[in-house]
Amino acid sequence: MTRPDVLMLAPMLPATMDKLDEAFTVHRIWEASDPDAALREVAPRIRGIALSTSSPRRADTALFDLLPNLEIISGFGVGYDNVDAREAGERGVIVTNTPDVLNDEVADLAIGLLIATLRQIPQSDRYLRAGRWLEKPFPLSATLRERKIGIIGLGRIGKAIAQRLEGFGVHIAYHGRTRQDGVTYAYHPTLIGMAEAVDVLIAITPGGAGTRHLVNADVLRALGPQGVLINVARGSVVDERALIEALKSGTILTAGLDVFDDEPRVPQELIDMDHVVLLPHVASASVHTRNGMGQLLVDNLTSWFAGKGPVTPVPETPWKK
Ligand code: A2R
Repeated sequence: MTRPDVLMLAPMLPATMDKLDEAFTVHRIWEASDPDAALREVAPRIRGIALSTSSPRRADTALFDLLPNLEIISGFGVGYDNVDAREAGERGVIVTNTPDVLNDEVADLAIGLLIATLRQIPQSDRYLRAGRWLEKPFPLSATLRERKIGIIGLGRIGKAIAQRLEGFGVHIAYHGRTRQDGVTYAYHPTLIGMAEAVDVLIAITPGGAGTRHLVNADVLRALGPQGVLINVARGSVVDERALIEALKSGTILTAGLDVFDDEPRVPQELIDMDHVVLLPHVASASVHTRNGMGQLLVDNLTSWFAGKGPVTPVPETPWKK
């Protein structure tokens, strides 16, 4: 039996690439001296894409037009704003992602980032290493005590964050487009309303056009001078310019950011601020969880080409037998 031809536009974990090699004929396009020419050469044979989050190009109309026999795009990560899933659906191409296997890891990191930001853990580490403890104690920090936390996007990961926060004895609220059944946290139909009611916002929605600049200058103003923004969603969810201004002017207290608008480039103004905590998009980035995500990516392709349908299709491309 011939092995399906699968396109890769950027590298993945070695363990994931080994598994792909076992089952498919994999075309590692970035290794070619002329990737565009190499892509054109293999294009008619390509039936699947294993799409890395570090792919230099989006999976959109321009790419679909090149690949007449494309059946499935198996994406790495739960977010798939690097795929035009609606367009894929219209062309009968299945899109899959890797939900659930990263919920706990991302939720752990979100809590770690929240506490690191409030209690200034990276700053106090830098303080000790610079020998400044020998001169005087580190200044007192802000606190998580008595805080009200608003989760923007109480989905799979948002719920895992809320579950952890319950253990901290803080008040929990959420905002989304719909109120959820069976959830006891306070629901806010508007983000502005929630920002006024809480003093920490944790963003964990998908990226893309629907959530672009959801957290804007008005929301930050409503959050207020003791306010903290934690972003583990996508850089595009926050108006980064408005955030920088709010941090500079004291409109909010501080921010903990794992994601940025133009990754891996981070605005120098943020880098120059000592009171914020900045991480290089590491929320799901443990060996354990990244391998789990890679396995699910492979499972989606394997299941599809065995005629059993995708394992985790995205809502825009539901699987109908
Ligand atoms: O709006 P709802 O009720 O459908 O709630 C979803 C919420 N959400 C939004 N909230 C406010 N405004 C919007 N325009 C909006 N669009 C979506 O985000 C839902 O509660 C949540 C997403 O949950 P899940 O689909 O279960 O995603 P999961 O696995 O929690 O991952 C969230 C995101 C990924 O897409 C990556 O961007 C990031 O976390 O790693």
